[in-house]
Amino acid sequence: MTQRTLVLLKPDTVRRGLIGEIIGRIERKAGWTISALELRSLDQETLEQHYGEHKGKPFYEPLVDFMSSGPVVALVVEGERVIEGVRALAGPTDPIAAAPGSIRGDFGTIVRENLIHASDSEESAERELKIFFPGVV
Ligand code: IDP
Repeated sequence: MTQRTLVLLKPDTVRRGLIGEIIGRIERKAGWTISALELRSLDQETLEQHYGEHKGKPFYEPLVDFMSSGPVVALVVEGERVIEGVRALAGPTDPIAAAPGSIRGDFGTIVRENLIHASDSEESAERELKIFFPGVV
């Protein structure tokens, strides 16, 4: 089942020089390809669209501040079961609970600064790809 997913390497990844490390893990999965990639700064409107489901939660405002604190790398990744697959590479939201070997488990300690976003379903992927790469999908 070939799919497309949206991946964001969050500002902590860019600041810490981990872009190559994380993209390398994605590239090494057999048959997956990166079909779009961009370093960009996210404005409030884009973040509100992207994280709208979390509006009103206590972590929402600090999350938006963090996500606009520096550039992110946005990627479209295509391939076999890539939605589930990138989520598995990332590990669960809380990096301390994430297993070593996963991106969050290897590099993170803070829930908000958990290095990577990856779409969690086909519906989310479709919605998020339209926000970040309207010309591509
Ligand atoms: P996900 O990124 O693992 O799919 P979501 O629940 O969609 O997790 O949350 C979006 C992002 O919001 C998380 O990746 C994390 O950066 C942040 N976040 C989620 N829950 C908390 C929390 O309880 N405290 C602080 N930040 C949080």
